[in-house]
Amino acid sequence: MSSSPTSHYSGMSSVTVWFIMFLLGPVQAQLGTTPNIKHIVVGRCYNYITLYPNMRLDCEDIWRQFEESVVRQSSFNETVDYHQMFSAINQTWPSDGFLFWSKTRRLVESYTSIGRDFWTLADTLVGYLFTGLVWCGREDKSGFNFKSCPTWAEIKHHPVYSLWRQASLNFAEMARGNITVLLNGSIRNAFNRESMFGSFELDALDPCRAESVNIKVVTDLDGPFIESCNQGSVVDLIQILRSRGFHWTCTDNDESLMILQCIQNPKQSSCQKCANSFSLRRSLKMN
Ligand code: AVW
Repeated sequence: MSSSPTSHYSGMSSVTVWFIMFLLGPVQAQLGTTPNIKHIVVGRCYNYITLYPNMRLDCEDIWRQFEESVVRQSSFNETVDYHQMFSAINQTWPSDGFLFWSKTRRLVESYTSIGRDFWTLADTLVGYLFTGLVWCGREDKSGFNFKSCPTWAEIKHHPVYSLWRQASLNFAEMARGNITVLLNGSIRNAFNRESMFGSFELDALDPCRAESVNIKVVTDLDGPFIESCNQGSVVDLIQILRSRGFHWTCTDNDESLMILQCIQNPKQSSCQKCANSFSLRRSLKMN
């Protein structure tokens, strides 16, 4: 029995509509301000105090400053100015171990979680409070918009982007000692002048405070192998560092980062090849 053109059409359209709803539904739900954002931020703030008991923080006040900044500037015509919230935070800074990254966030998260002595933006209070959260104000300035927020690409002055930009800038201004930069050698423009690292952090680094800037270019284990210390945009980064008087080093495929990737994904073919290598066996024994 053949279906009539009409029923065939309506069958197709309901599948299409279902598919579009499937695609849009979860996306729209995620685009609004993160539910319970206040409890999450204030809870994380108290947790941060347990990690760094020497920091004196008024978590409720930090939340108030944050909320006021977002709600006040909720028209998206201007950058949200978070400076009052930053002033309410007396961040303590380490003297070494600053780690910057671009397009390598997941790797950095596992790298720092295995106890490497690095300090990333996510270790500062602001990074810790807002990681993974989304927010925007309602246009009538009556509070947060929990229904939908624009994406970063849609508007110039996104409140989430503005916070990360300000936080990144502060972080880079405080960087000193040995500074590490982790770049993704499996993509073009591993060093991208449009990225947060390339457009704000790099310019804010001070050659007088930095002992050395140590670039690590890491590729996915099975490639593609697109950029390296002497190929592609990394060369431009080195040129900028040189011209600004930084001491620098550059390493391709740092061994511990390769091993870390193998531990996460031992089935990768390049991990099979080196599975018998001494260092991998040693590191697996340690875990
Ligand atoms: P990207 P970028 N939680 O991979 O060079 C959520 O293109 O642009 O690299 N978002 C975050 C977090 C976090 N914990 N940390 C940074 N972001 C934002 C900050 C970030 O601001 C670090 F210090 C950027 O817009 C890196 O050296 C985006 O996520 C540098 O900026 C990642 O974009 C990475 O920025």
